[in-house]
Amino acid sequence: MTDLYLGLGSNLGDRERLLHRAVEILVERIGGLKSLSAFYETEPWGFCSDHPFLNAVAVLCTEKTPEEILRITQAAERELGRRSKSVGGTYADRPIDIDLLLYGDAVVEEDFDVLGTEGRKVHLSLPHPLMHERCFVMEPLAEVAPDVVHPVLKKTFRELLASLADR
Ligand code: PH2
Ligand code: MG
Ligand code: MG
Repeated sequence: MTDLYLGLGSNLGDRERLLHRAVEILVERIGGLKSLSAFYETEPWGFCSDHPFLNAVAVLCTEKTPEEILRITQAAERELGRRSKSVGGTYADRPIDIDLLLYGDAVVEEDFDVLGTEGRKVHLSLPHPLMHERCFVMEPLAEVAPDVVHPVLKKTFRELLASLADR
């Protein structure tokens, strides 16, 4: 069994309902819920939009492989109304985004033949390469797992959040 950390975000539609429904689907198909953070209202990061996000982190205990999880999360995004990932290479508003943040201590760089919102190939990087740069990820993550150590940076999520806040 592996601890899987997922980042969830929504900035279109009934954001709270979409996040709850996403968690329900993920628990049904991936594994039991160990923790779910509060829902944080955050400003769009990396692009301009009038629609603020709700962001959360869920921790699941799973026997699925990263590839299986990617298939499940991509299908769940489509079921919840996600159509396209980016417009002209920049981020876009979306009803739901489900990102794999960590899969235990695994370090992964691989392309998978998975139907994503951008086409048939999805690149998976674990740990998520931008997670420690993003307050909307680190705040909920430090809430549910303050003492867990980032497998590459070798710092706890509490420490990583503190260094983000210092900037
Ligand atoms: N996701 C992005 C880009 N920017 N900003 C916020 N606040 N929350 C997000 O989930 C988010 C973002 C790319 O997936
Ligand atoms: Mg994302
Ligand atoms: Mg995503």
